[in-house]
Amino acid sequence: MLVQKKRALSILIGTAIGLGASFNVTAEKTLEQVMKERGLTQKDILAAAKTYTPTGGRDEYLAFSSGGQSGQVIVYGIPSMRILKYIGVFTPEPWQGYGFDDESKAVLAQGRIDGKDVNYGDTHHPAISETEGEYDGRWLFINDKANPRVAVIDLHDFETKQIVVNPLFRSEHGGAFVTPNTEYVMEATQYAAPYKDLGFVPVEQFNDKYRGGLTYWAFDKQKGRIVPENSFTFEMPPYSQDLSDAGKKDSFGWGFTNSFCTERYVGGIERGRPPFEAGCSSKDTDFLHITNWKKAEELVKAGKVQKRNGMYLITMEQAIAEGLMFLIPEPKSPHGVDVTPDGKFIIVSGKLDSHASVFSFEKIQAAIKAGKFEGKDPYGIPIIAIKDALHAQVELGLGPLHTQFDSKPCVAYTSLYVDSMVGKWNYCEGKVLDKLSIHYNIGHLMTMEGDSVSPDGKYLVAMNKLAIDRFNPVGPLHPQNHQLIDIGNDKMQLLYDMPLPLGEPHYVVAIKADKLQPEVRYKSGWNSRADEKSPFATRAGREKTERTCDAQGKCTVEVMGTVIRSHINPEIIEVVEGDTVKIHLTNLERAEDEVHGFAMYGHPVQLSIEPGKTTSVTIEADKAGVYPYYCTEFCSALHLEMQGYMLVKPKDYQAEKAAMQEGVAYTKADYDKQVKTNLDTQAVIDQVVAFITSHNFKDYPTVVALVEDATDQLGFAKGAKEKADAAAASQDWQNAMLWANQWWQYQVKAADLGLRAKTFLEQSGAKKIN
Ligand code: RUQ
Ligand code: CUA
Repeated sequence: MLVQKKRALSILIGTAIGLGASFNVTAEKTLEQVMKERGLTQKDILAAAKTYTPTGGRDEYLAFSSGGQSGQVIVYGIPSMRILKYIGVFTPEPWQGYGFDDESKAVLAQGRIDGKDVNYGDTHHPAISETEGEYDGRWLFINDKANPRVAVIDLHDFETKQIVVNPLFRSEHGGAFVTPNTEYVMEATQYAAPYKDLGFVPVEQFNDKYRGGLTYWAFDKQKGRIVPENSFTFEMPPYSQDLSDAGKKDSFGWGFTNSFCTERYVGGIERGRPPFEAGCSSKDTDFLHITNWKKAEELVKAGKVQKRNGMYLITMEQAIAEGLMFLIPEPKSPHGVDVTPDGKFIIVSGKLDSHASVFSFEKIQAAIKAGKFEGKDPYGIPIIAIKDALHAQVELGLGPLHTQFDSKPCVAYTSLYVDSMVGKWNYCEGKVLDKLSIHYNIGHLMTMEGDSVSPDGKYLVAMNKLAIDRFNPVGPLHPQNHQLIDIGNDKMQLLYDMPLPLGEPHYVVAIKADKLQPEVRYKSGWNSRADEKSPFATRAGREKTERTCDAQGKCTVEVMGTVIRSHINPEIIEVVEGDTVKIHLTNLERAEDEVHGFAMYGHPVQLSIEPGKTTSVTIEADKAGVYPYYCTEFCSALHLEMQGYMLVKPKDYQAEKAAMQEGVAYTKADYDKQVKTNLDTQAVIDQVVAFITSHNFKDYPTVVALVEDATDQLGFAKGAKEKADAAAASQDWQNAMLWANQWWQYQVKAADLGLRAKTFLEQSGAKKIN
């Protein structure tokens, strides 16, 4: 027994770690010891080996998770489950300077509701842009449930570029879901309300004046922006529309939106009425809405649709007359609607029903063509009988919610909220294949590229609503738990628990990592939020500060500055109390990851200036004083010295003429010593340069960028040397020594860059060319 166990273990280690390399007995013992000490089973070790990613290793998939109430997007890798980035979307995020620089403030301002800043979001569903139903990795969309908004994130730099506000809705949930070529981004209401232009309408007029709806936001793939002017909305009854999904392949051109509370019940416990939850779950069925967006688009283009509050609105009357909208009863209080990868079926699960219902698109179309309806809803929308549309109904377990798909045909996974399980089943044949317990109360689940026409299978992530006892306790507010599950075999295997401590992430999408080609730097002087050259881009040596005053005597100081290892130019900004100060900073670096920050005492300023980027900040210098500022990224050995002062002088301040108090007085000996150091350093640099130029470094963009930065630094070094020489010629040893030291600082940076380039070449096996 023991022998057998040992053998199994060594085979396991052999495959998991040894990979055929000569196997060393000490390592086996160590692993056994570790397993014993930590109480790990072989299953644990196998799970670990499937997720563990050694240093420098990359993930096969990148996941984009909704950040729930944090209003952000969280990016992590699969299978390692390592968090890679938070993207500020509806909420300011200081690390990225999001909401702290003028450019990103302009993005957040697009999301104002009635002129008010709403600087958070309840994000639910991210969606990746698609081309012919495949994730193309170019854009990411995410919705805000609390305030009906959709944001556009550019995956070339992982920044939020646009926020659009729905001009009709006051709540939403069924977004963001894209049509197969990202023609449109769907957004459906959740809680019915009078459309925004109506202002106040008493709840007594709920049936007549409150409305739901579904917006198809038009997306311009060239510009990468939603075009509100071309977008249109379907007016819908005051049911609680829930989620949506776009048809694909066979069902291309159609959209599907489920709903609950078709009872149209309005609670009011304070008025003695039974609560919403009682009145909203009394009927046995709710409605799946089916919309024909392709035909609606033609009507819009033909000028046959009126605008309301700036948005094309297809009224229910028009939709019925044109045959654009239909309903199918669906079991009790459903949540989630998912179109199968082939577009042939639409799966809906009722939270209060133990079945998943599989509707056939073919049957739906046949009923529509034959005009075969079982009746109309109170607004006159034709209802297709459930039996005329149903392909199968499968008993899955308690509280089925969302469904995702495998790479194997007909195989789906559905979350079972009440049972805390994932159910694997076959929707063509209608049979259950496997079940796995998760912890606890799963909401959404997600498979790799699971919303596309060709899901990859491999992994599934369960997004659980509760974590309870899974992690070390951190107080009454628990992190969320994303559980990674291996779905590569017949039986599902739980691999990893990842706590996610930033809001409740409702949904996640994952894309093959090699489909993404994010930039490492911007084109020089770039306004990243508008994706254009910044008018404030500043080149090295062109830094300047200008103060202009208008006729009323209100003055503005405009600073065109740069940042590069290791100084902010300018280092002293002088203004007068009451001035408006506009600081524009361009990062002159080209080397990867050489980001500089900018923070200032007493003002809400925190910039993230990535290589090439130009960012701006506007400050009201309303109080006289001394305001230190500095770089907030540890960018080099002299990062701490990357500092400066904004001097806000009192209005009536009269400067006295006085020399600067020096901390140290330097002599000729200090200067000579420094020059010797510099000459030695130059010899090292020359060697590094010789190495680089004798190799095919131009074949490596990373090295080219490093070399460009190093060349810049050497240029600055030359300038400092000239100043040192001039000061020495006039025996001004103070300035001679300081400029000689600055010359050396530039050399050190050039050497650092050069060495990084040299190491890169060595590690990439660069060829010697001369
Ligand atoms: S939610 S747990 Cu998609 Cu907003 Cu379902
Ligand atoms: Cu730049 Cu620290």
